[in-house]
Amino acid sequence: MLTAPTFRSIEGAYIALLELATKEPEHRIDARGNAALEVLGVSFKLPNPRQRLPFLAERKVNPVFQFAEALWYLAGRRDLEMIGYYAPSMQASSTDGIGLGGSAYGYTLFTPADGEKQSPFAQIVELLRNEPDSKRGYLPVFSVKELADRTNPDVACLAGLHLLARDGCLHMVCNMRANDLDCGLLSDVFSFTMIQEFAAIRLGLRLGTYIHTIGSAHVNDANADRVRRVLNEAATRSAPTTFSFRAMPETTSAKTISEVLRHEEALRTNQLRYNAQHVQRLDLEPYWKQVVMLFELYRQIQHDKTAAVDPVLLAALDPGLRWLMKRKWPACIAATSGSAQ
Ligand code: 5HM
Repeated sequence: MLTAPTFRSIEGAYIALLELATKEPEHRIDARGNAALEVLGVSFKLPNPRQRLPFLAERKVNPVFQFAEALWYLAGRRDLEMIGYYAPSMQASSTDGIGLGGSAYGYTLFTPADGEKQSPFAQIVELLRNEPDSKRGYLPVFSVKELADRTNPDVACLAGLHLLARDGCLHMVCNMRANDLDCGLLSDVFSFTMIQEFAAIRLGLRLGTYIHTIGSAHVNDANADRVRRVLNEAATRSAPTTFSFRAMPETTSAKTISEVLRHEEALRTNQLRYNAQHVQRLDLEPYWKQVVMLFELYRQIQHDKTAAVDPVLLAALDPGLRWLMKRKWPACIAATSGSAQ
């Protein structure tokens, strides 16, 4: 088959790639101290890129981080202050403790380069508005300049995102030089499909297909046990758990992103606390209210160190997000103990 195989959701692609890399590895590598099993040159296709979350008890995805990272990208940021609150491990990738380098993809995509008036993203949106059939809608991210310093801890793994407008839909092909299949893949696909959906809205197009291609697809030995558990869960469960994901509202703009991030910052720095009624009153679409609820629940876990989060807020979450929160945080399970949910 010369085109990428299709999966109904990221979960199927994730499981298939873990199987391939661990059961039929092509190489054993040890780059920068990370021993791993590797396959070269793989790809998959998601006809519905909104199915961007896996629902596996053994792979506890953190939906708060997923949205935080997607928003951090969409806002063109590179600060550690925000993203480090959701993923402290990202501190290791910062050379100065203040900012991220190559992996701050949003900064590369949404900030004008030196001497330019428009960001690369804005330029490509303009190009596709003027010539929808164009094949030039490529957003490069990896730059060879990143290799000048051999000790650089943060060289972009994303080579680039290719936006293609066809038949009223916006398709995207993502090229990664490398992907850690157990860690990076899931958050990367989540965020990149959010960027694709945002771009589709800006162009007034429907959301098309997402195609993910990887040069070095690997599973680090450090994650081998968890990967075995995930594969065992997938092989032994009676049926996959499925939830659908809402569509991003068509009103979403850069202003919406900064508005959501205004609430995010107030909650992250513990200057505000919201109950379900507060969130309902916010001047945001229901989709973005869900995200603010996630940030508030995370605030309760991080700042209040609560043993049980606000059950009304938890119940107001979409079922798929609630399912993930309850797998990830004991304070969410405690909040609903005794109920069927
Ligand atoms: O030595 P190298 O720069 O390739 O190490 C980066 C590691 O982080 C690789 O395992 C790569 O696959 C993973 N990674 C990822 O999967 C890193 C980033 C951040 O750029 C990412 N996805 N987004």
